[in-house]
Amino acid sequence: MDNHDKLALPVGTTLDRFIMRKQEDFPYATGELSQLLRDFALASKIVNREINRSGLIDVAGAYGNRNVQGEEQQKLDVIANIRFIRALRNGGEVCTIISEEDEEMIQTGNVQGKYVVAIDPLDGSSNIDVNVSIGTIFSIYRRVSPTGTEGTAQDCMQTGTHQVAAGYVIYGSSTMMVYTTGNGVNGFTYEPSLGEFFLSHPNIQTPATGSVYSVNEGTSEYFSEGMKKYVAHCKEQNYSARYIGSLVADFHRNLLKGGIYMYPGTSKVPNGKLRLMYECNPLAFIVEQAGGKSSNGHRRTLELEPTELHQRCPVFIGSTEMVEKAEEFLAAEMKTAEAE
Ligand code: P6P
Repeated sequence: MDNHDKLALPVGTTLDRFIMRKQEDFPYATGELSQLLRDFALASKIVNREINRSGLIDVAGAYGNRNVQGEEQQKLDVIANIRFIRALRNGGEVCTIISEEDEEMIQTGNVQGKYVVAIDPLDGSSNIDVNVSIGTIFSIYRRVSPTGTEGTAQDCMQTGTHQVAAGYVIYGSSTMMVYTTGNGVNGFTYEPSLGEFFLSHPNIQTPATGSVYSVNEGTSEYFSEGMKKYVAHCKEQNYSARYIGSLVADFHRNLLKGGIYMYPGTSKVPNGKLRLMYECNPLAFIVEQAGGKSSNGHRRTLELEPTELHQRCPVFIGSTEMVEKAEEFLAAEMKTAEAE
């Protein structure tokens, strides 16, 4: 590289260009999924700006203002919900959305839309006030009902293996979008001065093992015996305990460095806290595409049968060898229980 080139290093591949190039890999692609991914990127740029201002404006409770749409602005997780729903509605590709912020399915009015979306608009939002990283998590499915009609619950409750794409945005020391369409996982870092996401983490592969375990040990008295034994095993291995209390932040660190995140079922919350459709399934798709594993402790997350829009499920997700070791301890407990 001569001195001239050094003066102006290439800025890298933008998310838009990457999406278009990947679309070329699918000769029959008609561009709707590409447009949908761009809609997510647009909304995340807007949400990123509002999160970054959160130290300057009151985000607890209602602002008491009304925005140009006449919507009463409330705390950021509701604002993020509004932003993503509006972007998906205006983009035209999505007929129906399920969101952590809405009990019922959201019909966008795009009855010709081929896709449905499951989204957690702003996970970990309780961390905003203390400046801890938070995130958006999303899943994209092709609708199974005929176009020209509103989306149905059947469209929204497909097993995770039917996802056509999944991703997350982490609003942290830098803002990144990480997603898969089933051909590997790629990460894009946001450059606010240019308003663009640039490819920064091509073809992410998660380490087969690691030395970090993430679980809220404050609830360990309610853990099953198998879970208690696995956590004891982690300590015997001198693993580091890292639990931020923000799923996307814990997941992202473990994805890049190796590790396991666990939100197990306990005697207090038998199905755990996290939601299958818009937290566990999208992250499970991503981690499998990166060479990792995700289960409920016994069964592959992506094969769990949805029965409710907002159903919860236990999750063990991250480096394959660590998830499999946790499953061994849980299986041993089940064998003991069956023998008794
Ligand atoms: P706990 C945030 O509310 C969240 O959904 C995840 O982001 C996070 O990992 C988890 O809950 C923390 O839950 O029960 O350990 O406080």
